[in-house]
Amino acid sequence: MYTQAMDTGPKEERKVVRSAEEAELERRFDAKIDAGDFIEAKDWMPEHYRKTLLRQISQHAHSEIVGMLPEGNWITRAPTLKRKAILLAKVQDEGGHGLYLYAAAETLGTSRDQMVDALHAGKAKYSSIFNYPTLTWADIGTIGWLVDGAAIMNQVPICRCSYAPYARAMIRICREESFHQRQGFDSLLVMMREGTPEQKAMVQDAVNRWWWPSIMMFGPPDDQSPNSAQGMRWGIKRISNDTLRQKFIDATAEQAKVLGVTLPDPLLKWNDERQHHDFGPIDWAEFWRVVGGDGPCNRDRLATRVRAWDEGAWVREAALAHARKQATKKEAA
Ligand code: FAQ
Repeated sequence: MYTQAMDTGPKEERKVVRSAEEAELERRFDAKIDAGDFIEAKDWMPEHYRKTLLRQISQHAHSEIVGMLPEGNWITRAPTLKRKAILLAKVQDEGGHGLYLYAAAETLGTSRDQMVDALHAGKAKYSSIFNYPTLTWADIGTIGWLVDGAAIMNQVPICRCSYAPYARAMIRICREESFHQRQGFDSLLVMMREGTPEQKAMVQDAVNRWWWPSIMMFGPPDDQSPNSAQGMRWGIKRISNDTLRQKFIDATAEQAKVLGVTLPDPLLKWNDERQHHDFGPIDWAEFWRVVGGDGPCNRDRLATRVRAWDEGAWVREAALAHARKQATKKEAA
């Protein structure tokens, strides 16, 4: 039940025999993609393009919503009113991102209820990163710095995704994620510069725990990424998993020096020849274990989402009843 295997419907089988009309539509679609034009919801698109987008956007939307949980865990325990207000706003932003993304996915013909059902049934994926626990306050700053930092690195290229409703949603999301990353860095910087030795140790411990899961967020290596080639061909993905991971590591290694923390990789080292940082081997067995449902918090995250959905049923019913009442009033007027 808790495996995150994505199966929102019967597996797509690409039609081998197509009508001349369909072949012409596909030719025009390919020409648009090649010219770097955007595809709108009303435009013709190959079924496989639609399903690929739906898979990625719904996974992205679920990540934003499940991603509210690890941080939500600290709202009542934030150390100051200022930090509490910032955290509340951030978690609320993530909820908003989920809603834009569900709306973008709905333009592809699958309802939000269907996507939410797939998540709750354990059939839809969300980012592996949100299956790790937030043990101390320093985890909150570290999520902002590393997790939002990785999310921005991955998401800025999606602002140029060939599917226009997704690209438009991403522009606003990226602006907000950028604020999230800075507030996380700022929160850690305050602890590292003005904190007690215990607080500094807490930051280092959080960074040690979140570093490797953060660099796994970019997905499997390019040569083991079954969706990359087609995603790149269609302009859904613009930059490969490994290239984004390397860009993130290069940027973050420098930021770690400013913070005064070390990153838990003894092989992390600037390589003058490559003009990039070298880094140690990633534990892909751990990544697949977490994606497969057996991470530290998978069961808890899903159970919490399902409970929140069930307990919120009366709110949805009340909102629908109110909307119906308003519509009847309008009709009568
Ligand atoms: N976790 O062939 P690829 C955030 C799956 S939002 C779980 O490389 P693709 C905001 C992948 O789905 C974070 N599963 O796949 C925030 C595929 O399985 P499928 C989420 C993963 O799609 C911050 C299989 O492995 N961001 O953080 C992961 O070409 C703080 C093979 O992989 C997005 O979703 C993973 N990490 O590339 C919120 C961005 N990686 O679907 C709160 C949009 C891979 O065939 C607090 N998504 N898989 O069953 C993407 O850019 C892409 O989907 C990738 C994966 C790059 C994630």
